[in-house]
Amino acid sequence: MLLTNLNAATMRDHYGLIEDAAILIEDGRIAWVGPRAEAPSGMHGINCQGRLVTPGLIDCHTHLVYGGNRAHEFEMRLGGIAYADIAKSGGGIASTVRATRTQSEGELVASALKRLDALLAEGITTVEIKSGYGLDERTELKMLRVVRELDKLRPVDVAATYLGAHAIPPEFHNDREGYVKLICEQVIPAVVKFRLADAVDAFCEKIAFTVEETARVFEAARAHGLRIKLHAEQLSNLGGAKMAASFNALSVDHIEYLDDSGVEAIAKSGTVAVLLPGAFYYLREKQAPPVAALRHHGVPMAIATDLNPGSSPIHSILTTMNMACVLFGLRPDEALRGVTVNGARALGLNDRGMIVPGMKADLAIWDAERPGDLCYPIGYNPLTAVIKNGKTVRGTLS
Ligand code: DI6
Ligand code: FE
Repeated sequence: MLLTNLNAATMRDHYGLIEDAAILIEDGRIAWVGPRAEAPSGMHGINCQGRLVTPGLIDCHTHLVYGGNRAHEFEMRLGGIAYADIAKSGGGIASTVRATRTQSEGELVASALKRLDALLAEGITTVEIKSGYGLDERTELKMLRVVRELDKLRPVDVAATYLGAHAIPPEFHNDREGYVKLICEQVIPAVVKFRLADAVDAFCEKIAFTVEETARVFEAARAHGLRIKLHAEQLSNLGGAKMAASFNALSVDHIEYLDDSGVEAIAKSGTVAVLLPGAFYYLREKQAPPVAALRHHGVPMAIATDLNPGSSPIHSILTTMNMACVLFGLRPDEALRGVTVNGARALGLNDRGMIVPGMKADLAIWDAERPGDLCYPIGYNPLTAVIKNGKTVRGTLS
């Protein structure tokens, strides 16, 4: 397949923009990209009418499999009750855990598909989904089977992450130690045995797990060959990111309260900073992540929706990119890198996120003149087509 008459945001460097470009796809991979005038001749090309082509977008942090609904907590927070206080009084993550435990795999697949489809409608071709609303072994494995099922049901690659250390489940309220042991000695081995996850994540926070508890979970993850990610420094600075860096974590996520020494630590370990402006927006946080320091130290920044029923019920990667620009001060090229090349890196995937020879032919085609157009409006979706593994899976290319 040869695509012609397009502007290609290759993401090699900044946007890596090639105007009036052509892209050759062979066997599901990018075979060639460059100026149209230099394209291989003698092939019938598909005229993209001057549209913008980017890599398929990557949402590297979501919790989109869950049961129940937390709209009432949204109302409570607007009435002045803090997210952490709702969590302490048995709401928050615990309320989603109760609902998720009672639902069948089929019910969870059905509700998750609606959310996933909203993401796919904006050009997502790779998405990460976490467990963490079951906490007990049975429900965590159930959630992860649902995640694996979603991968089969839609033209999207789904990365699965085991987030057992999301909250202390009610049955372990007086035995934190026992729960950490269950994660390390029982659930992680089961997850690995059934190949249900690619990585392990944890919530390191005063209302969740201490740095020491999280480190024990990571020891078990590392021993079982799973990659490591962390919800760190979202509501306070506990030093979780630094500890995650010592495990060469793929990413540390949220990081509003990350300090300079934390930034230096993740710069050294090559860990990606995943910024989640949706949660910042919904929780009306005041402290933005240390973007200037991250830039200064050359830390790759990814952006993700954090789609979840509590702190970030946002189903739009384009809106999230806009928020990263408006709320965190990212440049639009940084925002686009955050959902392409750096999103891939946050998942440890080096075969996607750029339009360069050898990478997967996952492409989004936009009715847009320039890449900055993707971050600029809110509530306007210029997606016209999606190519996944070299095949058109959305829209039509004539
Ligand atoms: N941080 C988050 O933003 C989500 N999980 C986490 O550890 C929120 C989860 C929820 O409120 O349901
Ligand atoms: Fe999250």
